[in-house]
Amino acid sequence: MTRTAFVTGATAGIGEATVRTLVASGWRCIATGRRKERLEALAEELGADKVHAAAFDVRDIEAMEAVLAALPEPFAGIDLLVNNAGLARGLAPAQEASLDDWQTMIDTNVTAMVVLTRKLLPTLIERKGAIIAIGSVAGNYVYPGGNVYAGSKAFANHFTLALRADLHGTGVRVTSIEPGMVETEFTLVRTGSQDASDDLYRGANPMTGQDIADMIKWVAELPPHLNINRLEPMPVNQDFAGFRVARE
Ligand code: NDP
Ligand code: 8X3
Repeated sequence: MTRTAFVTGATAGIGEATVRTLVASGWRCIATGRRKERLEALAEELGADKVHAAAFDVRDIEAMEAVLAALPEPFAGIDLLVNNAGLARGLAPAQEASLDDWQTMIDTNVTAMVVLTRKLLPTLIERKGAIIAIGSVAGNYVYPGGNVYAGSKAFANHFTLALRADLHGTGVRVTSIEPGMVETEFTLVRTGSQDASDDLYRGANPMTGQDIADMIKWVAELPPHLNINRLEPMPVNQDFAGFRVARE
């Protein structure tokens, strides 16, 4: 039986690779994001019977509800939620950071994720489905300028584990994937600069969206008795050592 995944943030990076990978493995996907033309191109390329393009801003709860209410029949029963849409804005220290940037990250990475999850829980429970969330190493190890992004991802990592506790006994599987550096549009969005993005990834041999998509597919297709609680993949060239000492 063909299973259906709801993948947020499918216009780029990890989410787009996830849709391509799941569809190649026989899944149907609801592909979401704000950039409608990219979603429609994906649906045209992979087939409208395989990909339902649903363009909306995850922060817009009414738009989210309209999309959920209008899912066409083959896509209406959701077996897998991939909570992936998210972003970082800025790298300024907290004392200089933009409150607008902070609000955008909280609204997207925290509020939208919990609202969508809450709305899809009944169907996921009914179908003994799965939730896979893309948190981040930034939620586990802080770094300068991470501030609200790090906090939002700590929330994502922990909320996902907390879901696992609440869903105990329902058959719903829950996994938190907490990656390190993945070369996507993430740094372009964070800094607004293609040069800054290229500089960060140059020579680092970062992970790719495909690397993470392969993990998502692996987790999603495990037998129903098996739950991966968390995965924390990193490029070999990145580590988490970060203790600094300021000397007087
Ligand atoms: P990209 O910038 O390449 O993709 C981000 C996706 O999120 C896009 O599809 C974007 O769609 C979507 N998105 C952002 N804001 C909104 C919004 N308001 N409404 C709807 N969709 C939105 O980055 P990644 O693929 O790297 O990021 C995916 C996830 O992975 C994020 O949660 C990120 O925090 C996380 N992550 C990334 C890492 C990295 O190093 N790249 C490492 C660890 C975690 P659109 O702009 O079209 O709306
Ligand atoms: C993105 C990874 O290390 O740039 O979540 O914060 S990092």
